[in-house]
Amino acid sequence: MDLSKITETLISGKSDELKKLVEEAINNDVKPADILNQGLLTGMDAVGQKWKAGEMFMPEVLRCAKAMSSSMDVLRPMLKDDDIGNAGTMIIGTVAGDLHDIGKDLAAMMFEGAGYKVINIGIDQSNENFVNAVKEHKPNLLGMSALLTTTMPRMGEVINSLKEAGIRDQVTVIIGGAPVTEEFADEIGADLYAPNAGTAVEITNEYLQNK
Ligand code: B1M
Repeated sequence: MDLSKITETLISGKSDELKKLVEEAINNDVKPADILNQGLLTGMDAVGQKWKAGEMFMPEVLRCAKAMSSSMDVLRPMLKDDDIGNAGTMIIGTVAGDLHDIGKDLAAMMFEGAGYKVINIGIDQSNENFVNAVKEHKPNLLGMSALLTTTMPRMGEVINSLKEAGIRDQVTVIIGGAPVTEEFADEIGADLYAPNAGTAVEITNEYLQNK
């Protein structure tokens, strides 16, 4: 089966059609890892590039990310642990007191689309929940999102809690959200700051490759 059809359908953001094509590929005994790597991830990569180049806008990217996510619901049970998460494991969540999740979910989908195993712990997550999730899942990447100036300080607190727990060095910390800046990231000791979900993956991959 020609997997470029899956890639093209993902780029056009047609969720139902994409799901059908993924099901068809599964029924035709195409290896789930090939559907993921050669079909879906190639598509998400192209979406990220188009977004960065200004050839795609937020609503289209969201549509593609949702299409990717719903086809992953079909594919995920078929994948072996080795098939996903080759790029690493990420815990991502929105900090305590903050209910905004659109940007965080978009970042999560872009990381998933780039081959990370993403554990999205949700909104309004206490500092303790972030630390416990790192202890439990042992990710190499921790992502935090905040959309309110009043909740941004929670990010620094989580980093301090990781230090207190003696596990700060185990994870690369990336932060984002509309009020967050590079200066703020430096101030609180985060490793990385991403101004948007598209560049987050690129910034992270570059950092991890040179680490
Ligand atoms: Co809220 N809200 N909101 N809100 N809201 C803002 C953030 C605000 C700027 C609106 C305004 O006043 N102009 C303002 C914050 C002011 C401030 O602190 N400086 C605000 C306020 C005040 C509030 C309430 C306090 C309102 C009230 O009740 N009085 C309240 C707080 C609730 C709470 O969290 N405790 C509140 C509530 C809500 C809704 C629930 C109604 C809803 C959220 C729905 C949801 O998320 N499910 C909402 C919304 C939708 C917004 C706006 C309009 C849009 C946010 C959004 O989704 N943007 C927002 C105004 C605005 O930003 N224009 C606003 C789209 C999204 C794709 O962008 O999240 O920035 P963003 O994510 C980007 C990047 O920042 C980055 O990538 C994304 C894509 O490029 N990014 C990451 C984000 N996280 C990342 C993580 C990464 C990397 C990149 O790595 C880990």
